[in-house]
Amino acid sequence: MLTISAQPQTVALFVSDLHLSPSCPKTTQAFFEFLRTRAAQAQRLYLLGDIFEAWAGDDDLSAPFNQSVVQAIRAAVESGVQVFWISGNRDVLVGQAFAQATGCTLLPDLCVVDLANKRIVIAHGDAQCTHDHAYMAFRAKTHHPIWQKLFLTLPLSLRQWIIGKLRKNSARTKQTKSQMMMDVNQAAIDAIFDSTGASVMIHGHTHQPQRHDSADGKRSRYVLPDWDCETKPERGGWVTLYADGSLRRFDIQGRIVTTYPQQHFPAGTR
Ligand SMILES: [Mn+2]
Repeated sequence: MLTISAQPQTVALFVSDLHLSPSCPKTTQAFFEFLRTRAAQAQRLYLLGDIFEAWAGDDDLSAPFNQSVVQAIRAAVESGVQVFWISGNRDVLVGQAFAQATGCTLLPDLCVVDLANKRIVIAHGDAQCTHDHAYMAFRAKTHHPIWQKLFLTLPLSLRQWIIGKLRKNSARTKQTKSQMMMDVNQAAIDAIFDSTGASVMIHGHTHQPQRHDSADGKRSRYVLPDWDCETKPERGGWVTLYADGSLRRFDIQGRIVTTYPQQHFPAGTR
């Protein structure tokens, strides 16, 4: 039988920086819609960090808002999509209980995946912002297993309070940081391409959606957009990998992106 497919099969979708919280109902609904429609047509979905604005620990799984997100991801998994998760700086405390509740697979930050005859390296992106020494020191602490273990022994409400404080502090200090400090370090990116042999890198964190191609055209780095549908114009989008190895960027409306409008650094949301 002759099969005509107008479009190559969708192998994987890559999304990050939704920053979901109860105060962002429209963004949350947009993500649920994305899971029901776009993700349902893909074999794999990669969630590359900061899906939650804050995550105080897996013992907060039963909060109604968190449950709604868990159930939405679970429904995608049950419909046959393989869902993979890399934690960002905001949801670094997501753990095995979350993975079990959603059915997703936790991956370490910076991961090489071979898909559609392409070697792709995926990460949240904050570990490559090595110009920001103060942040890197903070990151080393919060990623340390012993620090995490100790922090998780605190009562949930205290953890939430501390996280709220940290967020306010980081929003304040961010205003004093340069664009260069807030972006990835090209040397760190080059080192990753060199050591992995990947031809594609996909990450989020910086909220600077873009495609950066190397001078020889052999390497492409896709930076994912953050999502914000609370005010117009809505912001967000994803990257799609097709079976023929091609990649495309989409905006929140599902339109193919060739260039993004004026770049932005929304204060205090990274
Ligand atoms: Mn981030």
